[in-house]
Amino acid sequence: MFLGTLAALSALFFASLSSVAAKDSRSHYVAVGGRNGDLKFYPEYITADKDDVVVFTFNPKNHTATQSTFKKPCLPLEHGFDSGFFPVAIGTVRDARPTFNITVKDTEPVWVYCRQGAFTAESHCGAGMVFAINPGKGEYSFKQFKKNAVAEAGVLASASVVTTASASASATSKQSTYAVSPTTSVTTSKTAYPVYTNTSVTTSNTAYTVPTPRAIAGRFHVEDA
Ligand SMILES: *[C@@H]1O[C@H](CO)[C@@H](O)[C@H](O)[C@H]1NC(C)=O
Ligand SMILES: *[C@@H]1O[C@H](CO)[C@@H](O)[C@H](O)[C@H]1NC(C)=O
Ligand SMILES: *[C@@H]1O[C@H](CO)[C@@H](O)[C@H](O)[C@H]1NC(C)=O
Ligand SMILES: [Cu+2]
Repeated sequence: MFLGTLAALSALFFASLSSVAAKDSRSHYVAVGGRNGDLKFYPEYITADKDDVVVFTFNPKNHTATQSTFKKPCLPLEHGFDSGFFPVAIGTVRDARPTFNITVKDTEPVWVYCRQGAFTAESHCGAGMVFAINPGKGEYSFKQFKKNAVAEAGVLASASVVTTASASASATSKQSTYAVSPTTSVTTSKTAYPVYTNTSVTTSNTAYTVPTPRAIAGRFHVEDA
């Protein structure tokens, strides 16, 4: 009788412990850029569970954390998240460095890059400044994503150089053919962060606009284009 009660009690105790553990979401701390200006995310990729929070902390220089796609690592995912630019002076103390948080919605891969210097030879993405949450293996590995990024940035930069050389007007229109204009994204990200119910992440900022539901299809919109 006594032992039975004890067993029941300890079963209860462990049941409640594990239900707490199941609900616990983890925070993953990711540095955007090196403390001395290196063009890299630290770490470069993470494994995260649903409801985990990724805290991007912006190190010196002027970086972004912008969602992209595996196939087009250096172009923004339409309706993806974008921190906007965070200029940080070298020597800024750790506590004063800005953060940008996202909540992981599922265990699908999330691909991220820094869009500083996009369409130029100084592209941070082209220097390999990319990051992934739950990257795949082999063909869809982080390593392959980074390779794609360096290759794509080279193409984007040379396309931009060619058109600038022929006519600056056409350089402008060339850039506008890339689905999402960077300028638009900056404005949007500073005023209201949209939340997407059907993508892998939501941003944790408070002002939300409810977007037209683009669902999973939306996540791959740019990739499919
Ligand atoms: C940060 O980078 C963006 C994009 O290149 C630029 O528009 C902005 O002026 C930069 N901010 C600072 C303070 O350098
Ligand atoms: C991100 O999360 C961290 C840790 O909880 C918090 O200190 C920080 O203020 C958050 N940043 C934003 C922009 O919400
Ligand atoms: C989410 O995306 C899936 C796959 O495209 C779709 O079947 C589902 O209806 C979507 N859900 C919402 C709420 O949009
Ligand atoms: Cu950068």
